[in-house]
Amino acid sequence: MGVINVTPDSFSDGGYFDTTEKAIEQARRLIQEGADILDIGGESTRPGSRSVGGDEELLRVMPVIEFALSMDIPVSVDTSKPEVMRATIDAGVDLVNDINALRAPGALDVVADSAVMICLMHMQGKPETMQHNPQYSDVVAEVISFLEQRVAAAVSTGIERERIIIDPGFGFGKTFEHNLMLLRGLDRLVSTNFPVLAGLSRKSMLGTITGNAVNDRVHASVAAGLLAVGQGARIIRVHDVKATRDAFSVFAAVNRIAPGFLLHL
Ligand code: HH2
Repeated sequence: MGVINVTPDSFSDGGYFDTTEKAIEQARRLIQEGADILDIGGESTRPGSRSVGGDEELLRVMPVIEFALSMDIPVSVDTSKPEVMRATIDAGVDLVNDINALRAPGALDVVADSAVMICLMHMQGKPETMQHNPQYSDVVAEVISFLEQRVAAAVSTGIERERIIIDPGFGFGKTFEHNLMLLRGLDRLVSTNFPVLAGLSRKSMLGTITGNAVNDRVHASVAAGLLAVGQGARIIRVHDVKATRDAFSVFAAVNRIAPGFLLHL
């Protein structure tokens, strides 16, 4: 899954693709590099970020989504707002990627009333404050329990289980140690039998490990993505598609993994 942030302030690529033209150029590049899905977002969720209104978010993402749909690639919209979900579902997106796991009022109903896939992600707290002293007694168990509750809410609103993907939400209300424990324990999420999405690309835990700045974390991101796939993750959300794709091809050949192992929408 290749990331396109149509935002001025995203943590790794903020401002690079903040015009429709630049975002479309990036979409073309990621498709050429072998992305299976494009994830298009119009609001940064970096720690401390401020939210934008639904109208502004739609103005940012809609032209890029329309372009991506015209290229016949599966399209995901990275949003927590029901009005953005509704409009982009009407436009034809295949997946709603919600870091808030459909907790906004009305979000469950919008997705239930459609046929799209939904990614439910774990987050402790809210982006503005989530990195202020996050606490868990058993981070893996608590993340799974939260996701099970959100799956139950989704299913009881009429969203079929087959449409659900889960994500531990690396970096969303987690310390460095919590993130490491989640990556080590990712197989426990995989054993819930929902496809697991992992978003590790360029994240601060990789900066802590390597000492590298955000624009110098490609190699660390590829390593982390491979570790996640090795534990059974089926979608890897990345900024650097070619590097990830090449590494995964080697991994898949050695481990005799069929091309369909990664989830294709
Ligand atoms: N991470 C980010 C955004 N969306 N969605 C899922 N499902 N999983 C993630 O780990 C995830 C996500 C944060 O990364 P990025 O989009 O690069 O930055 P920003 O939120 O600043 O736009």
